[in-house]
Amino acid sequence: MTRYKMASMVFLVLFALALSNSPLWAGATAGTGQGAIVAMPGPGKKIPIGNDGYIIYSFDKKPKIGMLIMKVEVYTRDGKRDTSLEILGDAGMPSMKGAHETGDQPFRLSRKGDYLLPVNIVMPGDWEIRLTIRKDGRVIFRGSHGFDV
Ligand SMILES: [Cu+2]
Repeated sequence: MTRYKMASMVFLVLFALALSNSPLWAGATAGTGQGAIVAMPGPGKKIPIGNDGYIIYSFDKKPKIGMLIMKVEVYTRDGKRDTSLEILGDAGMPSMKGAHETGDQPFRLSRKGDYLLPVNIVMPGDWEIRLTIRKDGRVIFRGSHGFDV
């Protein structure tokens, strides 16, 4: 093997390694593997979050125009409340990308230990809320809930 060929092979390997760690690559592979966004079952259902327990989410009312409060209850594997996580919610309309996306907003912990996030539904149509759950700064779950208003 020539010196040139050797050098270009090393370059290719380094390039592939760099690519596999970049956020761009993570975005391109969303939908497979660890970073997958789970289409969550409906409100009131237990949804496993990795090996760390489960969540149950609900809304303060049937979604309609106006302020909607999303509530997420987090439980450990043995059914105890867990308030140690960080939950973010990004709401928007999939059919109107960029029009109403809120970006990741933090859920606030209530005194009862519920995670709460107000979502402003500004027009009728298809809406989606995407959850990101972090434990000790590490993302352990991503899920989405789509609904029509
Ligand atoms: Cu819209």
